[in-house]
Amino acid sequence: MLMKLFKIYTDKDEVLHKKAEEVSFPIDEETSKTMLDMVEYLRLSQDDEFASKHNIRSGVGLAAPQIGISKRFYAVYLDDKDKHYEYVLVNPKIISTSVKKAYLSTGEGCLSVPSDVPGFVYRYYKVTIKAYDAITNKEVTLRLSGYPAIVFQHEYDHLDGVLYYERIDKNNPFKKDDNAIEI
Ligand code: K2U
Ligand code: NI
Repeated sequence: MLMKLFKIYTDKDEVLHKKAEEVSFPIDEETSKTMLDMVEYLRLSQDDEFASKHNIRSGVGLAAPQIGISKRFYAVYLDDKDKHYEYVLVNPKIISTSVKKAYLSTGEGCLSVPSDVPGFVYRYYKVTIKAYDAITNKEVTLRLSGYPAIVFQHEYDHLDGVLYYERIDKNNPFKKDDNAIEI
């Protein structure tokens, strides 16, 4: 059970707009506890009863800047098709990307953006991410595509102070990109 719920910072707060610092090793105890609490937070946020009882929004990803920590790590807790994705990626690096782009037909949302901004957010369809995973304490190389790839890129953006609506075309939010796959 979570000792405390996190204060989720919003796009009014500077921390969401700056480039986060790399995590130094060894990871101190308090930070590693926070990392595991972030996974627990996501898991509980997807339990409708818990989420409504504690008035928290459901999330599949959570980046350190969103809880006020300007460090390069984020948690992901999501299911896609038959696969479960549960990671805390530390100092992640996107080492390769597809030419192909992808976007969610529903657009995106963000726990740090109170009111949704409509529009297509174009991202890479496939990404390869290298990082240290604080759950298994191992270096991982993740080859992701489709919905999981979008989530991991959304979180990665948070580490660079980039919010999803900055990627929406202001003049034509639902602009079609023929090279992109709708998800
Ligand atoms: O970073 C966040 O604010 C968490 C977002 C992650 C996200 C990734 C890709 C596209 C949209 C949002 C939250 O998970 S938004 C809420 C949510 C919950 C369940 C499924 C999808 C989105
Ligand atoms: Ni977000």
